[in-house]
Amino acid sequence: MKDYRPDDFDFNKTLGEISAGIKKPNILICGATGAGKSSVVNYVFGENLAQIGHGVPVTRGITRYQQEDTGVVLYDTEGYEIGTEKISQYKANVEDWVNAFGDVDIHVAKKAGVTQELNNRIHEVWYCISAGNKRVTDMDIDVIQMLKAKKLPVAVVLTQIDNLDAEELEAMEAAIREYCQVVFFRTSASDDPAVKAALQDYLQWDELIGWAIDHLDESLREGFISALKGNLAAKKRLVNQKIIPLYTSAAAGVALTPIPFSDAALLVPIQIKMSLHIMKTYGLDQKLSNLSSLVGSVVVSESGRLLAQTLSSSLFKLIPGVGTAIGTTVNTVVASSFTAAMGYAISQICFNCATAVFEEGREIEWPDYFNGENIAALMAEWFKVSRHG
Ligand SMILES: Nc1nc2c(ncn2[C@@H]2O[C@H](COP(=O)(O)OP(=O)(O)O)[C@@H](O)[C@H]2O)c(=O)[nH]1
Ligand SMILES: [Mg+2]
Repeated sequence: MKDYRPDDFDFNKTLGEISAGIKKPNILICGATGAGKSSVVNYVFGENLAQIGHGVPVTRGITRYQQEDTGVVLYDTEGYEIGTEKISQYKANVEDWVNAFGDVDIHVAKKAGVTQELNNRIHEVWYCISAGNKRVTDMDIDVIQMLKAKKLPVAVVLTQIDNLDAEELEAMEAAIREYCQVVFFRTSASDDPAVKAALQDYLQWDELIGWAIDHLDESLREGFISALKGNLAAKKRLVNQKIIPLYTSAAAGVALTPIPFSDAALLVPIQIKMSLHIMKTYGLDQKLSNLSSLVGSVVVSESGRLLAQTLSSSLFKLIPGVGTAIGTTVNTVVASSFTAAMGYAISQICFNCATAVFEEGREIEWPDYFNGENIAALMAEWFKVSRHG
């Protein structure tokens, strides 16, 4: 077997290719000044995306937040102060801006076979109304109706619910139902553990994110999910159901070529790219300063070693379909199964790392997670499960 050297692989170029392949939804964030727009954005996407100084003013009162390696583009409206004359400007501003973006109805466009235009529009609106204000203003109602008339998916994010009691909350919800007639989600960006515990039956962050994903075209969901902070279950689903299969197909394609399959050099670059893609989806690419050397040393060496071992050992017999296939079919079955198993292993390891780092706030030693032993054990587990289940 020919050795594969990590030096042959351009990690930065590959990460750039992965980012370039991800389509980004445009999300419009509306609401009065102080409604909690920035806090919602930080809570859902992390503090990094919309840091002061990262935004570009695109028109009066609207700032775009966009980063090369983040899968969403946010348009944050400056809002208005309740009771000031800026209120009348706000609706006109937002309306002009949305019009300029183009109002291609997603369903009409799809029927007409138009796909490229889908990128060039606002995809959904998160309209923030502060529960702390204890009222829904005429302006909120007006702007929401205007956006709905443009067939944009609009959700009200009812913010700062820690600022009122259950009865007041009930009254706010009734007002939104009656006057706005859009779906709404209760939130609080407070990170006080006592507040969080007290509100746990009320908070609907997960529901908001579920709504946001459901209302995006399939082609835009990866960008959105990869941009989320936390939400590891959604990330895992995306990785296992959408991302890994891209690479197993690529691996099967490579194995069809009449080059001896035992040349792992053909398969390894696909697996490294897949691993980087998985790490990126879990948000680990920003955490790993020495990402390339880690992937280089572990995935490259393990992939080569395990593939050799697989081809000559008991693991090989576990690959579904191998016993019945012949010739190049063996190659494609082995190549795609092996890649799927590797993807599963990396996904599980990333999930565990992300849980430790993002949800438990722990400092971890990466090699405790990304090591040959873990990868081999998880791959063997995948082979067994897919053979029997
Ligand atoms: N108690 C409480 N305060 C919040 C919450 N969300 C935001 N705030 C505070 O409300 C103020 C306005 O929030 P900000 O996100 O800047 O609003 P924006 O002007 O709409 O972007 C800030 O002082 C926040 O700290 C929340 O959920 N609970
Ligand atoms: Mg703000």
